[in-house]
Amino acid sequence: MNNEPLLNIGIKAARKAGNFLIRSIDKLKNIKVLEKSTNDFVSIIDQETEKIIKDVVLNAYPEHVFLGEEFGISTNNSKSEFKWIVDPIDGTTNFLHGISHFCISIAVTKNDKTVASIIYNPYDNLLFTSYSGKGSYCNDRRIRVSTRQNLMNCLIGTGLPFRENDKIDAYLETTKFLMLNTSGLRRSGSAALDLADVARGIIDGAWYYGLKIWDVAAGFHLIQEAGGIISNFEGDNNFDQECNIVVGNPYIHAKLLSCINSQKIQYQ
Ligand code: 2AM
Ligand code: CA
Repeated sequence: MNNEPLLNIGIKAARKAGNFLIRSIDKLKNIKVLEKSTNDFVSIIDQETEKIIKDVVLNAYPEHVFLGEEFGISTNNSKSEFKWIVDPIDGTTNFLHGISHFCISIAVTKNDKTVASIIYNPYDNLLFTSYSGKGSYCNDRRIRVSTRQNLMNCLIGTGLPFRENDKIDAYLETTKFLMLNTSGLRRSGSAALDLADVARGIIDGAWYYGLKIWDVAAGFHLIQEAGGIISNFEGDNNFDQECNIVVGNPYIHAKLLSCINSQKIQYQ
């Protein structure tokens, strides 16, 4: 794995960005001003982090296309087949409140297919990587999705809806069913880390609606390379502006998808 140049550059960028985020936590603690200023400070950190990642990537690969949550797409007029899809902080609200559960999420695509991904939680020093055909790793140890088949023994991740409020009733129907038919639900505040946790088998599946491609691109690849399944609510892999996602080990993915599609209130 470590002799893959794309991964090496991604890891270098993620670690540099992670160090910056850890240093920023102390400054965040010292801000004793209005809430608005705290939020402004966080958005500046989001932007600075994206710049750090972009600098490392474009220094190594000036011709590559770069898509980040904060600044959007920068093509440098390039027709490169490579694109980097980056979320500089996934779990921003956790970060803002001093909860250590946040990460940097980086996917590298070639002709729109992900070939490498990096998710880095700098606080817990957890580095997740995957490379097409070579599997997924957490701190250099191979990871795989769980083998649980019985929903009743499973932990399922999700995020509470924060927009598209018209879908809340459908979301609550799924939630109710899973509260009654699993060993528990988890709401961690970072979609990317939930996907990494599905890839390493410590949770068995997850569903979310209304995410963006930078929240999910890296985690999808980690899950697929770890033997899991990813899809939208229709069961296919077409994702556009809004990503409604179902992921899990093969058994649990199928069960979650069937639960979503057989419920009375549909997400539309
Ligand atoms: P973010 O931290 O990059 O914003 C939390 O449920 C998940 O949803 C996180 O991955 C978070 O990504 C994403 N999300 C996007 N917009 C959000 C918002 N306005 N409030 C809370 N979470 C949001
Ligand atoms: Ca995000």
